[in-house]
Amino acid sequence: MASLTLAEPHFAETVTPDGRSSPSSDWIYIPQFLSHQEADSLYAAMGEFPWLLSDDGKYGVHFGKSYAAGGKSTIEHPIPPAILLPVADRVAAVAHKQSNYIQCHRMSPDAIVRPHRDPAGMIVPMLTLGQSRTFRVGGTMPQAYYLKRQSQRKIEEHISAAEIVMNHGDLLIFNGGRIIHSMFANKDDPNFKPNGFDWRYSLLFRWTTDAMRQHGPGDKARKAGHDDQYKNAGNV
Ligand SMILES: O=C(O)CCC(=O)C(=O)O
Repeated sequence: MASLTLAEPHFAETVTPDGRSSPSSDWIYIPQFLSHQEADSLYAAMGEFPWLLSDDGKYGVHFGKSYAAGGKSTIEHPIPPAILLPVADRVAAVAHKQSNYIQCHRMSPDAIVRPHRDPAGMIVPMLTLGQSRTFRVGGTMPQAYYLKRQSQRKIEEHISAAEIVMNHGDLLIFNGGRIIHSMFANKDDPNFKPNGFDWRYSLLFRWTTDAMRQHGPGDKARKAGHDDQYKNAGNV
């Protein structure tokens, strides 16, 4: 890992390898969180993960305490592969939150992320490997979109506050509950670069509460105590 000293409080700065910082925001971008060699090894290991095609050219694999719309996801693997454990520890040290769920995605060229926010208060560290793609964060989407399913939302209707080109080994830590995020397909992304790789992988290091596990993300989980459970557990 590049030797970076993160200032407190977290979410105060975008940290760059030369130590310069930009104004406060709800995300921290850490380029080259993994060295090139570490990222190459992890990329190679992920080729062997038990991928399942989920939707629109997106493959997924879920390690640990997963969550999905109605509760836990249908297929999860209780123990993460050994190669992920030291990475999860290093991510926890900078995000100040442990993970009990590592959600992995493998994106084919057409795979997109439609605008959405993640569960309330959730800190989402996202590590990317392989192809470079632009991740769009913050800003706004039409008010009516909050009542629409994610699958019905258009990426271009998300007016993002920042566009972060996520390269091989980069980490982005964002406040998922506050930050809308989205991503275009390769052909619509001027910053897309294959970098000699077949895939763009992402690993999301999440903390799933018992309430989310039972009810999925959303109001039911919040009524069942999600906010307190999240605030009081897994802190580093
Ligand atoms: O894997 C990605 O690139 C983003 C996934 C995402 O936005 C999410 O799972 O909430």
